[in-house]
Amino acid sequence: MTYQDSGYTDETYINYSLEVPITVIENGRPVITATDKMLKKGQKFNPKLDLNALDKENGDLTSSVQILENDVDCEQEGSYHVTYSVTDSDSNTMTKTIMVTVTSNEAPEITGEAITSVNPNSTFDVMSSIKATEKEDGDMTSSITVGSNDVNTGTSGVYTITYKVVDSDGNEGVFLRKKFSN
Ligand SMILES: [Ca+2]
Ligand SMILES: [Ca+2]
Repeated sequence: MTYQDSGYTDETYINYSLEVPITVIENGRPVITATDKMLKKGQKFNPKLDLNALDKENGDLTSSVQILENDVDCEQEGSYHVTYSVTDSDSNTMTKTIMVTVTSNEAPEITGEAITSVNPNSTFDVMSSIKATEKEDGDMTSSITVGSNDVNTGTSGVYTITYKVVDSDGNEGVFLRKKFSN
């Protein structure tokens, strides 16, 4: 005889059915493993990444997992959900929902005086009026690098100064300043 098991162990059947041998078929439900995700705005999202589905009888069912819902918008900050579903050969269906959080990913902005006129031989502070702010990193003024600074105060002319700053996400902010030396 063959019975579908519903939670009893093999021992239970053996103890109570010594005269009639019974074969017990296990009927485990599949288990989906997937974790919540954090993304930066603009990053790609692969809902199958780190996804795993295992069933006691069927083994690896990862390739059979269906995505029931996926409202993730990588270009908008917010909280989203992905719901997975898998069914084993005994028609046991298991679902799992994860949360996907998309966080901001702004580039730093450098502000300051775009055109500066100075008198010949006067002292020019290359960082005067220059500031950098960043949504995630805050004040980044001290991280600004001056990329090109061919300012020669003693000689009349127009000079271009390049300012650059890179935030913790690798996003770059650039600012150009022209200096007129009269
Ligand atoms: Ca199963
Ligand atoms: Ca940033």
